[in-house]
Amino acid sequence: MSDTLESYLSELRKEVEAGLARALAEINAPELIAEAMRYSLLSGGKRLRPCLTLATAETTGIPLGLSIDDARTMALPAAIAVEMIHAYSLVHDDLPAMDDDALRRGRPTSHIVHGDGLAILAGDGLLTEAFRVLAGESPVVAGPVAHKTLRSAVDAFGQSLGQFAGQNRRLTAIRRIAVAAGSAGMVGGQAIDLAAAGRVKGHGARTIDAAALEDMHARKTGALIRASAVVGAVMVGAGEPVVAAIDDYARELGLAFQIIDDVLDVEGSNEALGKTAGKDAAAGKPTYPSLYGVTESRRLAASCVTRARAALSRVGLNGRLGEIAEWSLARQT
Ligand code: GRG
Repeated sequence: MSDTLESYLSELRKEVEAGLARALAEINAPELIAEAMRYSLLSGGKRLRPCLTLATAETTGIPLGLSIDDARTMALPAAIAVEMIHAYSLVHDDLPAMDDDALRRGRPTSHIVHGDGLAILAGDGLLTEAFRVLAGESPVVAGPVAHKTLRSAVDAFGQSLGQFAGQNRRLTAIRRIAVAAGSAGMVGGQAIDLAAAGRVKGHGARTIDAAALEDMHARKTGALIRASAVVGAVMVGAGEPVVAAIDDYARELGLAFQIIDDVLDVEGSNEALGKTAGKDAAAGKPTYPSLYGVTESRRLAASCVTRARAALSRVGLNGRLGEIAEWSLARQT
């Protein structure tokens, strides 16, 4: 295993990049939509969400007797799916009807390159294919069965029980990801954001207080980050107390990530961020720095990370997940 968090994450990213490329290559789509989907999916980015899925699978799978490789393999379809959904959300978020941005991951946004129509379809394609990857008869999921008691049951009842357990986990993961990405989660958060910016007909721009800001971010960014970690645990068959602790950990991580995102929007440059810096302030959007100032915002993010670590400790976990939480504070992009 790699020594530093940086080399660990780059090892995970390699697996993610290969999985994303495979997921796109197996689609029999017309080349123009396939190209637009590749443009936005295989375009770099930190790959935080899929790395979180794999790291969680590993951290929660090892105590169940799984090898690192088996844990990662079992969770890979979920990791691929969350990144495809994230990529779709960025394509749609950048559209003129939404945040109207021309720069993403250091390159022109999809609608600038392909036009609005194809960009919308590329986002739709990525969202839909994510669920195909998650639901599909992927051989990578049919790895060893995670739980020790389940393993002995499989010995007794044969292969079919193992397959049933794998399918059940995939169904749970589909549900968790759908709820996180859907109207109670990311789509709902984006709707609140749109209304706050005065861009929903019949809704004047409204000021958002601290509680409403937290709710918006918990849905818009937090829900998918949370689900990304949770499905890592689900896919390896972790028990309910562990899944609940991972959920708490990732809720705090998601909020810290968003607070730092707001801070970087104030402090960062276009070059460093690969997207348009200072947009939130220019649009008069409510943000953590605008409500609390930069210093207090960083302090709030640090307290999220303390709570994230406490959630892990509750079930005797830590390792890379604790380091990833710390990284969310120190990141520059
Ligand atoms: C269009 C339904 C719909 C939702 C869009 C994710 C999102 C909701 C909007 C993105 C707007 C934004 C910049 C939010 C701040 C936090 C965030 C999600 C940043 C982008 O994610 P990173 O930093 O990006 O993980 P990379 O490029 O590294 O993958």
